[in-house]
Order: sequence, then C-alpha cells, then structure tokens
Amino acid sequence: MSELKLPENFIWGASICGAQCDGAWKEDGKGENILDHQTVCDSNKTRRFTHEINPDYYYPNHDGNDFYHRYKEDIGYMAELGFKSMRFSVMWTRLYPTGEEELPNPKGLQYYHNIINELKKYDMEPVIMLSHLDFPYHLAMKYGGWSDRRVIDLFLKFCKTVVTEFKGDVKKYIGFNEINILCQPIGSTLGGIIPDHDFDLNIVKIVPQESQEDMNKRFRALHNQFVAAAKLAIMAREIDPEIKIGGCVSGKCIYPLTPNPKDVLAAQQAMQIPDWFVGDMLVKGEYSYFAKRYLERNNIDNGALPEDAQILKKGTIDFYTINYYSSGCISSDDSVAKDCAMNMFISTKNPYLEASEWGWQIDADGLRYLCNEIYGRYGIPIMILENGIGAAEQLNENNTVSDPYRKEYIAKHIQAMKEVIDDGIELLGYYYWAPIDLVSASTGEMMKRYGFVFVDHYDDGSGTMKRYKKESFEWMKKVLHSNGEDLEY
Ligand code: BGP
Repeated sequence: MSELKLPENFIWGASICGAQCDGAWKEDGKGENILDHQTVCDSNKTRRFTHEINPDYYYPNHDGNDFYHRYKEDIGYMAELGFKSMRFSVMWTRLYPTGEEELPNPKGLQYYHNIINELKKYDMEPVIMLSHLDFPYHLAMKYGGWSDRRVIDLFLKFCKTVVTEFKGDVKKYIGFNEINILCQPIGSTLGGIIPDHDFDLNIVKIVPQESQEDMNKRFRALHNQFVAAAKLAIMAREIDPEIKIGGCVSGKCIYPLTPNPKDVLAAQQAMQIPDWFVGDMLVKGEYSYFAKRYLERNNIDNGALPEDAQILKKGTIDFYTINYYSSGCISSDDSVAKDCAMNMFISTKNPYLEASEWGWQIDADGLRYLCNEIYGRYGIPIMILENGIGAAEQLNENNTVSDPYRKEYIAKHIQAMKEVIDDGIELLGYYYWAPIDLVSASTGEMMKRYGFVFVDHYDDGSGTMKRYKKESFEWMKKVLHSNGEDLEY
C-alpha cells in the first residue's frame, strides 16, 4: 500500500438506521412504518409485505438489534473503535406516530436527546438523516405516500421539530437516504406507494410491473421529495445558519461491459438516470436536459408546479454524500444476462471482480471513479456515508467471528479514498455501514452481517441480543487510531 495519507481532520463515522436497528416498534408511542409490515425473506430472498401483522411470519424490524434499549453499549463500542461521528436516522414515527399529530411525542424526543447526550460523552458528532425507510404506514394508506403533495408539509413539520429541538447540537442534516432509488420501480415502496393488497418484494427477481399511472406516481413522489428536501434546506438554515445540508445518493457505478461504443453509451445512460438525475437536482436545483427528456419520452406527469422552480434553486445542498458498496456492468445487447445484484439495482457481472456472498461485486477502484465523476460535475465536498460488506457469520468456539474479508474490503476502500484525495477531491469523511450487526434493508436478514460487533440474534427471531466483538474489531480500532495509515491485515 502506498504512502498516501488522509488529512488530520478526516471524519471517521459509523452509520446506522433507526428502522433497521431500533426494534421497540410499538414502544413509547412509536407508530407503524412501512418496514414494520415487511417479513424476513424466505429461502428465495423474497420478503412479504402484509397489511395485517401475521403471527405466522417474523417481522425482523420489530426487534432490530435492540439498539433502542442498548444504545449506550453500542455507542460505547463505536467510541472505543475510534469513530468520531455517528450518522443515524430520527424516526418520523417516533415523533409523529401517524405523521398527522399536532404535537410531537415527548418520549420520542427524549430518546433522541439521550442518544445525542451519549454521543457528546465521547465527543462524537451526530449527523442526522431525516428519512430512512421509516415512512409512516398511516400516511402510505391515506395519501398514497410521497406521491401526494400534502405529505411535503407533514414531513416539514417533523423536520422543523427536529431541527429546532436539537439546535446547537446537530450541524449536519440530510433529508432523504438514497433519494435516487425512486428513479427505479423498486423505489415505489420506499416512497410509501403501497398497493392495498399484500405483495412480495425481491429486489433481484421481482421487477414490479408499472402502469403509466404507477410511473407518474413514482416520479411525483420523487419530485415531492426534491421539493421537501429543498424546503428543509431553506428552513434549517433559517433556524441555524451554521447547519450544513447534505444530499444522499445511492452511488451506482456502472461500467460498459465491453468497449463497444453502444455499451459505453448504455453505461452513460445508466448513470444518468439513477445518479445524475438526482445529483443535478440536489446540487444545481433543476432538472437536467436528459431528466426532462426522460420524463417527456415516458409521458410522465410528475406534478411539478411553476412555483417549485424557485424553491428547488434556493434549497440546494452543501455537500454530496454517497452510499457506496459495489459496481456493475451494462451491455447494449439485451440477450446478455442481468445476473449481478447491486444495492437495489441489477446489472451484469464484471469478469474482473469478485463478489460478496450476496453477489455484490467488490470494487474499491469504483469508489475512486465515482468520486471523480461526482466532483468533476459538481465540485462540492463529498462524504462516503455508507460502505461495508455483509457476510453470513456465526460465533466460533472463542465467542468471536473470524472476518478477514471485512479487513480486506475496508483496507482497499480506505486506500481508494487516499487516492481520491490525492486526485484533488475534497473528501470530508467515511462512515462505515454498520458497526454493529443489524437487519438488512433489502432482505430483512440478520444473517447478512456488516458489523465489527456480532449480535446474538437470528432470522427466526431467536437469540439473546448479546454483543460479541469480531476479530475485525481490534483491527479497525488500529486503523482508526492511526487515521487510516496502518492498514495491514
Ligand atoms: C443501503 C441502505 C442501508 C443498508 C445498506 C446495505 O442502501 O441505505 O439501509 O441497508 O444499503 O443494504 P442491505 O441491508 O440490503 O445489505
């Protein structure tokens, strides 16, 4: 590994999501969210969305990893590792159980004060994500999720509560986790657009059949999220001018499968729609030429109002964040198999790359490539808000887990970040997903473990929730305490 260094003020953070780790789904007045209605996947990696909670199924997010009761212990582990920041989501349903209450739930507010106070003990900076898999079930049923403009104001009421309540303590906010997922049909559920019948979810195998109206709804939801994100930025800066607003994009890094110019064009287009469609809006506050063309070509009515334009222009972001796990390829030849799972995306396998057990291809160079693409387009600071590797693990006879692949994965991505900085890019920090094992977003599995800390909890709901350090724990501690210099594994 080379002698490149990370800057002294580089931010090392841990990333988690309340809907995936909290559990306590009905405790202290919390309302139901859309994830509370999703079962753990079956042997085909398929989750089921049920409107009624069915006692024959296990709903993993009801328990999460029990962070709600163990946040002190878990933040303690993060601090011991050497993380200087934690990115977490404040759950809408903990503060406004249905999304429509007049006043916030005081027990919900207290919980987040407790978390922030715990972070302060260790001098860790809180970074808050305001929407991460926690759309209130009630609003999904009543309004059809984000496709209804009235949801914008309801969300802003929640945001205002948070920003006002934690004024002085929290200086970085992000509106929506991976807002670009709505560019694909799979994103509808996350946008709270839920059919009135039970259905299956499998992000690799089930491509939702969309009618024109479904597509309209999905792009209306995306537009409404753009407006909400912009209004949040404007409002937060009015409440506290020191606040910085980030935008979070699921970093899709797509290469052409071959040098055939048609494949190169296909790759360019595949990056335009999920990545730059939203990137251009978040940074420049407008739909780019290809975004407009995409809407026109697909006859999409996204419900944009003339007065939105000014708001979108004013509420742009200060820093760009990506959740980056893997890359994929694309071919212009439709007969080439789409056999490569990426995070909420399907592509074609790259013959030069290895993959995780879940088929996500490991590609640290892709991180460097993507950061260069982003910085070249936008020139604003970048933060890696999620990166990590999920693996099926179990405790060995020494009550630990041997996870050398995790060390290798992280070391390569840290090395890539040094190159990113050496390329001249303003990279602010790196947040690892996720320091403590938690429930997978895509499959609902606990078996897909990302942590440095093993949680004794399993896909049938069994286990004590006790925590055990994996072998990577001490290694990561050494990495963080050397500011990423000692990457030997
Ligand atoms: C990101 C989500 C996270 C997290 C991660 C890993 O897209 O923001 O919530 O879950 O992906 O994905 P998974 O849990 O499906 O392995």
